[in-house]
Amino acid sequence: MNDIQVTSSGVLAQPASLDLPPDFRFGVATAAYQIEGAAAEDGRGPSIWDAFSHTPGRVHGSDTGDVACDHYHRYPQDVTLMAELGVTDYRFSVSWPRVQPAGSGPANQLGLDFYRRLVDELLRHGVEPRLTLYHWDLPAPLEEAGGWPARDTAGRFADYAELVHAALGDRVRHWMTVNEPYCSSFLGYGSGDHAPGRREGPAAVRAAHHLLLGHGLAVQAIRAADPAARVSIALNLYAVSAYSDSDADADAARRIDGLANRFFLDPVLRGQYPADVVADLAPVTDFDHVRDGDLEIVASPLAELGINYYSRYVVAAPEPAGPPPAYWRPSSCWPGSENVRFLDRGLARTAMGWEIDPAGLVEVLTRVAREYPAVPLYVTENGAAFEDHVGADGEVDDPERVAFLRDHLLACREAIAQGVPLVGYFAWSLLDNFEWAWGYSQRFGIVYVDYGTQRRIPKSSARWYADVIRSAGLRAE
Ligand code: IFM
Repeated sequence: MNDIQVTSSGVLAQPASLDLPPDFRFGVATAAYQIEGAAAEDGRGPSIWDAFSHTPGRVHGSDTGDVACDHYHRYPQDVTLMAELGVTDYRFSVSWPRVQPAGSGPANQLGLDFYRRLVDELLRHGVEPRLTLYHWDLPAPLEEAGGWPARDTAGRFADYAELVHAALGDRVRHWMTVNEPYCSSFLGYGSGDHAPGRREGPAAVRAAHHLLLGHGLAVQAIRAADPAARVSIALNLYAVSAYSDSDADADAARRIDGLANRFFLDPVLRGQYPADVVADLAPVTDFDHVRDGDLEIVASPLAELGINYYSRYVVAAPEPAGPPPAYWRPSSCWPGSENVRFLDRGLARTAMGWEIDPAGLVEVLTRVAREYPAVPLYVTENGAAFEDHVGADGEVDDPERVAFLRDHLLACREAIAQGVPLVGYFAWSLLDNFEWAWGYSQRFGIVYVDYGTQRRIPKSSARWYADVIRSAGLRAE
């Protein structure tokens, strides 16, 4: 584990092989609202993120996804870029309001055509498409009807999944239902930091359940149409540590691990909510929204599991008296555990303020492999925002991102060495893009986007990643 100690800088002279298995998949990931633009084109309807980003004060700099990276028009160039980097897989999401503008009823054929063109272009370039059905852009009419806290939305999502599968199931093998249900529910309906911006603890818990129910129904719909389809979900998971070995801090860690990780892992992989988290949430909800049979649906068998990993939480119990240590995480994201403190360990951070902790990725992967039923794992997102600039030579040099990616890929290697069935890794993200409430102020791409001209400039991290992939390929021969 020496080579994955926390580190914040230092370009590697050598890119070369990281000694990952020869058949390891090296991908990149994006999401529709963050890159596509063309918000009002070819029959696309409005989503909750259109409404949210157009509401003053919600998004940094009043940025919106109206144009974003203009990927809707520039996808051939972006696919060529991926092929040049040598990535094996591309994880993208379908915009629900583009293909079913009302959130129910007939499909918008022009919207489906776009994704068919994109998929065909990927296949033509030998890049495996990995399709995510929901990456946060709920059609606005469904929010007007109650949004994810309303049970009906789960059924609408299953219909939408069936519709997309009917259009693309002949050419897409890997399907992800929902991306990061924690964020859609707890940030969208709890803290209100994400669309639709509601601050209602009970609604957040109901939203989480209906996202999971929609996931299970979608798994069943896709499997019914094609039993060979590889269906999964992408969960954002965190390493969670207690600040001290006091019982009170251990309990704070249990609570946050419960809400962030087990509240999603347990229903999806074990068909039950964790009893301790249900008890923690008693002041918030009595769970009367969970009906008989729901959890069996939620736990419909998966072909693989996607894990998005960015950082670790170090938490402590509420301080009874005296000045609290610095904490940096808004507490309103944690219904029922609002007073838990999130501590700053003074480690290097990304521009988002997230501590860089690749050892946490080993911890998350080994924990999932150890505690849950065996299923092939992917890191479906991992990456970092830094303040990137175009140099006088026209290049973008991002040594911190190179170090970040390297250390997390080494963490993948370590997890595999410890027996984790990890089969692939997706860098977040291919392109700089619309980073939700942070607008365009945060750059996560391995490719720089000049938003004024839409010019793409591969950063040094993109070239480094390409070298890693190339050397892995050479090893496989
Ligand atoms: O940009 C997001 C992505 O949409 C979901 N996972 C985390 C990324 C970085 O915040």
